Amino acid sequence: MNIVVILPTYNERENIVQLLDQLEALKPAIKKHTLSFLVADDTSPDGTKDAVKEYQKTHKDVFCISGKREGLGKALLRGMTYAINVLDADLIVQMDADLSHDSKKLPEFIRAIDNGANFAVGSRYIKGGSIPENWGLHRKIFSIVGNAIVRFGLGYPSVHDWTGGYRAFKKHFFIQAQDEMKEYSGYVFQIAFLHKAVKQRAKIVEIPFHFTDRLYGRSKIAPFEYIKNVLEYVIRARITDILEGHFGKFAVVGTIGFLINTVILVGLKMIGIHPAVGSAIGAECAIISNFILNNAWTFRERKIKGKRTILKFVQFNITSLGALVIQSGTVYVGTLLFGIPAYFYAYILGVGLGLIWNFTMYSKVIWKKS
Ligand SMILES: Nc1nc2c(ncn2[C@@H]2O[C@H](COP(=O)(O)OP(=O)(O)OP(=O)(O)O)[C@@H](O)[C@H]2O)c(=O)[nH]1
Ligand SMILES: [Mg+2]
Repeated sequence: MNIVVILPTYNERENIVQLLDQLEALKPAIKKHTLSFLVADDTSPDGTKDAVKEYQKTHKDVFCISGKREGLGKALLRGMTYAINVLDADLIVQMDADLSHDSKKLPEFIRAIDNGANFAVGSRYIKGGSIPENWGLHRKIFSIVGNAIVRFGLGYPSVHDWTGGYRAFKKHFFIQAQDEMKEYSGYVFQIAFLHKAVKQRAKIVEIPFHFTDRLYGRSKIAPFEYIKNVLEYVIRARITDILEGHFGKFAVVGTIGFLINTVILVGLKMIGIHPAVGSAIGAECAIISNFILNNAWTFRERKIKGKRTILKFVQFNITSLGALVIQSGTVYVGTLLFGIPAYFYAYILGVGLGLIWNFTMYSKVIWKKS
């Protein structure tokens, strides 16, 4: 495998040469593969690039690109693109250049890939990993809570470290994600990239490591902006998941059904038909629309075809009747217990229970997985 280690740098002059030395020393342990290093600098004012240029004179396996400062995400994007398109990388390794990421762990990442994983994630929050003991309480809480919000907020608790930047992954993860990754210019890039990989069912192995506090230079993370971006990412991702999942489509279809029902009821009333009759006709039209749209869209991968359609349509009508009974029953019981003025609360509760009933019946009975 052709392995390229990407090292993003902004003012890491005191760290980068030491890190490159450490990485060069690992080569004998990774003999099976070709290893090279790519510094993705953002024209650091401290002259990081000059130090790397000097180093390159004696090390042909060190490369350096530089651009204007647009954030860590943009630097990683540029680095990964270069690693694949110019350096022909099969495997990309990404690590911080401030000596916080233990370079001695790198062979473990590569072994994990050799053994069948396609994405190795350095983890501070599993056995064998840690954050620095000397960090103040605030910093520890920031790190642990921030990571937990992402881990549980995105709904993938089996991966423990989402916010770190010590990883190794096969190139196809980047090739598939690169267009979408352009919108994440800052630190949230790390989260978004891992999230895309997890959704693509990456074979992930976590490698524990002890995170060391930087000795030289300063942290570039802006905590408040970071928190805002992370929360925004998690919330947006969850909303998208819901809209793209069955429940979101079910809700859209249900809303269309409700509109059809209302338009027909009002229209028939205008030409003199009794509202009770109009309501029944409207309801059946909504049921037909719901059935067709749920079959063609919400549950399209479980589409009902042929003769079974009639049987399923009958089932669908019975289910809808069930929802009506639940809704009216809730209103009846609610007013019995709390009096007529409470009817509207009971109605809202009834609609909610009816929705749960419908969705459960649709996904578990009518369009159940074969
Ligand atoms: N090219 C480039 N690299 C960056 C940028 N921001 C951060 N980096 C690099 O990304 C790595 C991580 O940045 P740090 O500032 O150490 O952030 P951190 O590790 O989350 O925070 P600390 O724990 O405080 O060090 C380091 O190697 C930085 O030099 C940037 O805007 N451009
Ligand atoms: Mg750091």
